[in-house]
Amino acid sequence: KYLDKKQIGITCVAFSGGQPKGGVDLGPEYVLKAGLIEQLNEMNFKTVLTDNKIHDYKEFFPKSDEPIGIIKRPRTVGIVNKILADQVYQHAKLGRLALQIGGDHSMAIGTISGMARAVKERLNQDLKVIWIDAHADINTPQTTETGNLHGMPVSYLIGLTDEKIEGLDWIVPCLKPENLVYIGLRDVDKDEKQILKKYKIQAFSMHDIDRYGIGKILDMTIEHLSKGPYPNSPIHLSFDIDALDPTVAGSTGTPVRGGLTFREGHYICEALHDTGRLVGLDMVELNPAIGDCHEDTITIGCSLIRATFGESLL
Ligand code: EXY
Ligand code: MN
Ligand code: MN
Ligand code: MN
Repeated sequence: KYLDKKQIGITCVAFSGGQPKGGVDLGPEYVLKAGLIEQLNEMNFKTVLTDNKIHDYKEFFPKSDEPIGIIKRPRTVGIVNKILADQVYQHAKLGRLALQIGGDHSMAIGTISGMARAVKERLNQDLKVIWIDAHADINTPQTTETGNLHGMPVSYLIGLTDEKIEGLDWIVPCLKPENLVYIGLRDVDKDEKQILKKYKIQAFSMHDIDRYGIGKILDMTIEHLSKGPYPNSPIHLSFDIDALDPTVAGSTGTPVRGGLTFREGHYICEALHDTGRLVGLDMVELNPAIGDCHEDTITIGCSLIRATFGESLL
């Protein structure tokens, strides 16, 4: 069988180089301190922590990393993701579920590259991705206004740019536009909107959630990801905590008003677990240095992770 659903390979990505604010690198430490591993063990999972430590990848950082055009820290973000891709791949090829705790969202370049490689190798299928976020993270080096790579991982995963930027030139596109669904969007740049249209990417904004309710949104999401030759192909969930409303989870670097409720966030995780197709989860952009109740944000991060791995309410 493909998956050993009782083992979770956990990779702790204490990395903040995809954006300018300090503190997002503390996410993994706080999540572990909150007892996540014990909680998963309590749910009868065997957990394997990559190298038995929290990775900051600093030994791999280049000595200097000047911007290339507007793009900030391309070589650092590039090398961290290259290593991270291998770490995720190693877990996934053994059939483990893969959990990555961040860290800024640029790390999804590595997590999804690694997972997609393993799924291709083991099943010869394409990985499908659900991206939960206030933002679309699909800027290209040409469209970005900030130069922050956490606003660009999806464009690299799909392969929207031909421009080879030093450090990022190893990335092999591994995600087809039709295999991606967004939920929670409400702060999308003008050029990003055009990209979503051009590639006909299924994107559910907060407006859509208001209109249909989160239950129907998840039905439509799963339906979309069940088209094509492999209706049961593996799904990776990339969960940016800023998808939640800042009144629910405010300790994050780019909060945007009007987000998901506590229950809407959890429902997404529960519904995805119920499909039996989940293979990987990123929990990213938790920044305990921001806001005055970071404990809530960390606690919610832990409970979203447990919900994704099947914690039941009854
Ligand atoms: N679209 C903006 C940019 O490209 O900089 C904001 C991106 C925020 C990204 C956060 C992680 O989701
Ligand atoms: Mn994001
Ligand atoms: Mn975001
Ligand atoms: Mn903008």
